[in-house]
Amino acid sequence: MKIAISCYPTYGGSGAVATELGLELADRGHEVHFISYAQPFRLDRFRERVYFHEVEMDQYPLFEHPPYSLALAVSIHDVTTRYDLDLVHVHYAIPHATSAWIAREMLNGARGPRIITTLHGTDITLTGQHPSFHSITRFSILKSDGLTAVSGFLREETERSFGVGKERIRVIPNFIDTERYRREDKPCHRATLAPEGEKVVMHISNFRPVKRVQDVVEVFAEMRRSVAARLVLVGDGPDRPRAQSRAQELGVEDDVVFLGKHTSVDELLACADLFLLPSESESFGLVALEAMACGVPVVASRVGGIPEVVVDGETGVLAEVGDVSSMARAAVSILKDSDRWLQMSRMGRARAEEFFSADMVVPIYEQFYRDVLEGR
Ligand code: GMT
Repeated sequence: MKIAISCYPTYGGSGAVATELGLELADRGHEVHFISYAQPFRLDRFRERVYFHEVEMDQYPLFEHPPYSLALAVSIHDVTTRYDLDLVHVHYAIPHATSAWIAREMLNGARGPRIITTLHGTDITLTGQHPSFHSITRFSILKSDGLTAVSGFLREETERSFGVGKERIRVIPNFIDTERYRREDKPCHRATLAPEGEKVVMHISNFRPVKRVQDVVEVFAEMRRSVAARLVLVGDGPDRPRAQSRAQELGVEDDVVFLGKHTSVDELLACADLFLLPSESESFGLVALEAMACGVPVVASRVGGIPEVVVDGETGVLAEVGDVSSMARAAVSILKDSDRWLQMSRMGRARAEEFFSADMVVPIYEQFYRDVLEGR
């Protein structure tokens, strides 16, 4: 098949999954065209059958807010006509689903590619619900020929908030490369991150308010009273200064390391002992899956799609959003009981391999593509 994939190219789960999917599809013999405003961050080397089309944007003084959605529509239209695409698969509804629809309308009735939209998270739970986006998001979702959501939770939310029937949405979970995300065979940075042999507690995110990074620091401060540990924070975003000042207020700043953005999180996760994800909302929590694949038990909030990924009591522990004390207690009890830690570590890895590996999930996408092309 000839498939275009449009996604956000920057750090973030939807762009990561979209890029990995494209690369896996190319390895399986499909021709894949990435279309975005910058090269997706995981598209870092030459691959056969993979093309990247950068969306051209003219900077004009009148454009205080350059109309990216239109430029993207033009790129999708150009690539469609030049390469005779079968499918356009867009990740994150806003604005990609709308741009894909415009591109197909521009074909003026000529047979166009089928459009598949994968819903990822805040396109449904937050930004898509804002009055300025709701109606166009609903319209574009309904105009897609195929819809997927990354969790059962997100499918329910799409029905509840947009009135799109659940039967129209296929749940296809996110996946990871289980060869890349694994504990063994990695140069471990443990000696640098925790020079005194402390436990390594990790959090990776874009530091947006929805991630509740202050909770990460608070859980760490509470647990550090019982376990010698260091907190390694990976990523960057608007709440980083708040996290830094919270660490100072709680007197733990010397044990909190801010690493900033990092492309090889697999290398870092491979030497973590515990992963914290106390988010306010999370449709899936790709990073929790990455941690599990690296054998790292996860302490997270029981919210959104996280329980579909992290099995409470088996691959980690879940607590209510904001329940810092329960999260800290759970973290301490896992880290202090080496048998329990090992059991959770193995179960997390086994769950990642059994349900969320590329070999499990990519064929589901391929079958879904065939179903959509055959109008099933
Ligand atoms: O939804 C967002 O704000 C961003 C998006 C992203 O690009 O990372 O995150 C969502 O998609 C990820 C990949 O499917 C999921 O793992 C995240 O849970 C989800 N984020 C939220 O629901 C907050």
